[in-house]
Amino acid sequence: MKTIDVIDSHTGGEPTRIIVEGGPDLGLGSLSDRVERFRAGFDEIRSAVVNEPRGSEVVVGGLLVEPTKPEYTTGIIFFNNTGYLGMCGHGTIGLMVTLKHLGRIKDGPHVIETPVGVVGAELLGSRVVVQNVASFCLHANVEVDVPGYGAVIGDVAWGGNWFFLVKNSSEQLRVSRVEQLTHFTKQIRCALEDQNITGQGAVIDHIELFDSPVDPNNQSRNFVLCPGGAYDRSPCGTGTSAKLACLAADGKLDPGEIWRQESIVGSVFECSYQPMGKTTDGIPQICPTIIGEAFICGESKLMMDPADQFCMGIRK
Ligand code: PYC
Repeated sequence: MKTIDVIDSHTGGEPTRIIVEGGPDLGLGSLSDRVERFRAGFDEIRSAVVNEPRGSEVVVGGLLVEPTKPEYTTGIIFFNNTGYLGMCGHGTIGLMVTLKHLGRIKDGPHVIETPVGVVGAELLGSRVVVQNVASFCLHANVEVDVPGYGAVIGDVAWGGNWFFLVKNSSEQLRVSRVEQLTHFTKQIRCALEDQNITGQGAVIDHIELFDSPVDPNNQSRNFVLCPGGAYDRSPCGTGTSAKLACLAADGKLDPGEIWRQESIVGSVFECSYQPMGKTTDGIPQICPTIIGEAFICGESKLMMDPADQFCMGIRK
């Protein structure tokens, strides 16, 4: 019977499941090529690991792969119940704590390779300082007509995934309102697609809302709709990177100034940025720093019995 060993952690309440044994061999080459090999040849492994009945739409999985340079600590491909992610901030924090739990790394600075670039990750016990990929605000103040809600205005930004960051919402961000918030953000995502508003041609698959923080020590609270339909329990590392890029573009946050981003469940990432030149199209970029904490919460051997109709997960 096929088995896959995984380690589960959570970062501010958001789960990460890293495959440590039994994953597919994707060969060598760029990580973006290897994502395509994963999608084309082994997509059932993805669904077996993160979809129901073993996982859920909340779980982000990660496959460890050999990096393209020996000086990098590891390569990682993140995925969820619908497909593959460019980068994942909470997942990188979970990955570092997982590698430490396995005895494969020690505290200190590391370099992690993802399909969308190389990120820095310094491990400090259960805390991790992530220096994310260069992030930028592509379009500011974009208006999208959302059926049932009217004109929604927001920024389109890159933080390792594509985000629409809503600027004119007065929705209260409380866990008790998750159903309404999920409906609203799903409608925004559909409207963006219908109105052909993209991130450099790519689907904008993460939608972010903001509100005042509950804890006055923080600067903001967010709600992030993820591609698979779940909301991020953490403040979302790539989403907060996109937020920092928009704050920088609007002149609302100085380089090095601390931004404490609170999630809808109250977990916090401490963040800041440094300017980082421009994109090839001349858009100012930033290098975001995201600090968060992860905890190991399980070690399992997943078993795929061929007699089980759902041994490769419930695929939609
Ligand atoms: O932390 O970047 C993140 C993330 C993306 C999707 C879920 N979490």
